[in-house]
Amino acid sequence: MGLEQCRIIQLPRFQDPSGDLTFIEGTHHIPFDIRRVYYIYGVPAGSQRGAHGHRELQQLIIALSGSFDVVLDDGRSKQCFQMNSPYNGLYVCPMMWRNLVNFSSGAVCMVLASEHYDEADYLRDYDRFLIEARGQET
Ligand code: T46
Repeated sequence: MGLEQCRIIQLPRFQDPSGDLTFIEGTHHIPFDIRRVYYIYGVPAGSQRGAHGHRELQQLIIALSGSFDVVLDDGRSKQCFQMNSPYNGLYVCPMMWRNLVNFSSGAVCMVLASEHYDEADYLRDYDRFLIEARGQET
């Protein structure tokens, strides 16, 4: 697993003078079944979210409203994705450290997740993350 697997997925978009519609079907538009949905909102200016990795979890991160940046780090290199469109989702593969920063006022971040919530899947210590991430490299 590496940064090269993480990418922006353009989602279906039906444009209409009365408004646009986007939909997402697990395994059709994204590479996993959706077992959980959560959203982050009301983020104060200057605050950041994330700062952890996941051992197994796959996610799709969408800026439903407003904008924010997602910085992904696989232990070797980092990439910043600017999220500002409700029809683009960022696919995040396992073993990826993520920081969500630069939230605009009123931003809503929706996340589709491949697994139910499991604290044991989190890597919240960066040094531990590096050990496990680099241990998977061969
Ligand atoms: C991620 C980024 C983008 C639950 O009880 N169930 C849940 O499904 C989630 C996501 C969180 N929680 C609890 C655990 C904590 O007590 O909600 C509290 C806040 O969670 P956390 O500090 O992990 O929130 P973020 O915004 O730093 O991270 C979240 C996700 O946890 C994480 O998987 O990738 O959003």
